Amino acid sequence: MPGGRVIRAYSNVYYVDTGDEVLECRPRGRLKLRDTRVLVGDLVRVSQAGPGLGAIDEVLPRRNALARPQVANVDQAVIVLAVHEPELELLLADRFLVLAAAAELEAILCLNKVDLACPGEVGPVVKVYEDAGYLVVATSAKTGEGLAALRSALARKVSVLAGPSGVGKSSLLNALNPDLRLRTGEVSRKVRRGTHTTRHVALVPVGSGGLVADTPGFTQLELDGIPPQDIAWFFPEIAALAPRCKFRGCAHRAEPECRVKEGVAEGLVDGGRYARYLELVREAEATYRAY
Ligand SMILES: Nc1nc2c(ncn2[C@@H]2O[C@H](COP(=O)(O)OP(=O)(O)O)[C@@H](O)[C@H]2O)c(=O)[nH]1
Ligand SMILES: [Mg+2]
Ligand SMILES: [Zn+2]
Repeated sequence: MPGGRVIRAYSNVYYVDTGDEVLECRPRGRLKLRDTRVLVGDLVRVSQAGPGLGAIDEVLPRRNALARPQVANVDQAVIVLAVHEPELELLLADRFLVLAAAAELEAILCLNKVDLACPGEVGPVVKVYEDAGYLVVATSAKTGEGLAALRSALARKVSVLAGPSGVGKSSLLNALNPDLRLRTGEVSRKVRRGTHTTRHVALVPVGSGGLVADTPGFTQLELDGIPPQDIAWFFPEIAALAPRCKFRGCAHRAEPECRVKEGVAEGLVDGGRYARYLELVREAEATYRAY
């Protein structure tokens, strides 16, 4: 029985890429009875039901499933920000990185619109995030700079792009796969949610076996739901030093013999990242309700 991945879904019709072809599939009756909703991204077993047609016999166990966009088996989030237009906001970068980590996704940082950068402007930002432990790619959807590096970061993985409107997410996808013709340069309209409007999401190929959701993720940026004491675990360079703080449960603020604060003083932890860590902890404290 061949296997494949669901790359697109419309009501009860699923498009399954088997590697050789894309089959238009319906789930078998017993799947429906077991109330297993098939998601885009699911790995499934199918049997051929005619030319180009198939039936989904089984959904293989999922690694994870994101709510927005609704995609299963996501490997990583690519946080896209622009160097300019809109202006780079590092607190926003860190917020997205924390949200991705809280969703248990690997995160990559993509700094787009490098064609608009002043000389010497991008390098220091790249260094801060590389030192923190992230893979960083500097790209321009306009000139093509960095697209090969982005494609190799996406190779053989399922990725979701995240980032504010206007930074070039759709432009980057179009540049990686010119067949897509996604709309760019406009504020995306809010999808009406009603009985006849379905949110469609598709996984689109971007070369080297990489698949990317054509709908961005993490559109809600509130940290509520993330316990304030967990924020430190979502800053890799802080998490690395935290076990060596004197006190268990050290918040790396006013506590004595805090290895993280020493790390900041020694330049091991970037001062800007540390300041934004404190900012995000304050925000999580203001919004988190422990039950
Ligand atoms: N100069 C420059 N403009 C870009 C680049 N990437 C995208 N843009 C422009 O930025 C605007 C927003 O791009 P879009 O892809 O729609 O952003 P999205 O909202 O993140 O999907 C469009 O006018 C694009 O032409 C880039 O690398 N350099
Ligand atoms: Mg877009
Ligand atoms: Zn500490």
